[in-house]
Amino acid sequence: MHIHWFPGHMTKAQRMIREQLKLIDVVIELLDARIPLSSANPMIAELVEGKPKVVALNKADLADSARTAEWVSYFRNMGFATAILDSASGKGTKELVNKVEKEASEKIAKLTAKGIKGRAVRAMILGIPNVGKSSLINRLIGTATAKTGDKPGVTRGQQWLTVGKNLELLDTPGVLWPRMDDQEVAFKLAVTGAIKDDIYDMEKVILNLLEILTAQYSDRLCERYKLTPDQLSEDTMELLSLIGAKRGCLRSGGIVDCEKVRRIILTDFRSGKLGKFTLDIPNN
Ligand SMILES: Nc1nc2c(ncn2[C@@H]2O[C@H](COP(=O)(O)OP(=O)(O)OP(=O)(O)O)[C@@H](O)[C@H]2O)c(=O)[nH]1
Ligand SMILES: [Mg+2]
Repeated sequence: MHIHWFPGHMTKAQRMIREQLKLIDVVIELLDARIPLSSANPMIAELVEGKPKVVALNKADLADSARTAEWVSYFRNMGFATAILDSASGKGTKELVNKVEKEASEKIAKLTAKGIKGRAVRAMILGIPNVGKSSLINRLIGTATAKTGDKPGVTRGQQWLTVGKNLELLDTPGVLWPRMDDQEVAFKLAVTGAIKDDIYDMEKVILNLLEILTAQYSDRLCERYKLTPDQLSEDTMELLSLIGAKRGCLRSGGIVDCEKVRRIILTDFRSGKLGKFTLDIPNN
């Protein structure tokens, strides 16, 4: 499967994030709970350079909860504080804030020992496109007490949001690029909506998705599209046509409108109508 991807300006973005990180005590690395590995930026460890980090598994409402629990253990075993999050509803944000404050407590204690008292924890959200960074910021603003002014050293115009009593959040999140070299990763990013629909071959992505659904989730596929198990074909093109016919996606002359069927399947998958999915599996 080929995904056309021209990242561009990566070095510039990296430099900007590095500059901003100088002002930060704790990094919130936002991952998609459906694809915790594929939605991770491979350079984050290098970028973050030993700074305390909280891993937040966002869109947990769309992920398989048993797998999410496995992923939480996985990241905790790696030594990271980990939170389960649903930025759309706001579920988990309070726990996340608690974890961020806890991760910074050592730094704050050091500052206090030096005579700098009452300094709030400064955090920043990092994540690939569409992972929910802005949604999380909006959720946190919901509990914000005030918007504080510019701080020296920050790019002009950048603001800090005061969240609760002890936490300040940089209002612009760091947008990282996903990994696109591996075609399986690229498929997962495309199907979950992390990359724009016009830069990948949707037909291939949907056929790949149908293959996975037929092999592993045939019951869900049958239920959603009113199919009987014997109608599930290994020929995914045939299956696509069948779903199209069931859905009434027909053009004049009774020809199935494949484009329309693909859209329906993709939307159903992304919105959770085909059930909850976790496509990355921890290998421990
Ligand atoms: N179901 C669900 N949807 C979410 C969640 N968080 C974000 N979304 C949705 O995901 C989409 C992307 O969210 P954004 O907050 O715009 O993501 P972003 O990381 O700021 O994206 P960019 O600014 O493009 O990098 C939106 O449609 C959100 O409503 C979540 O926890 N659950
Ligand atoms: Mg955003």
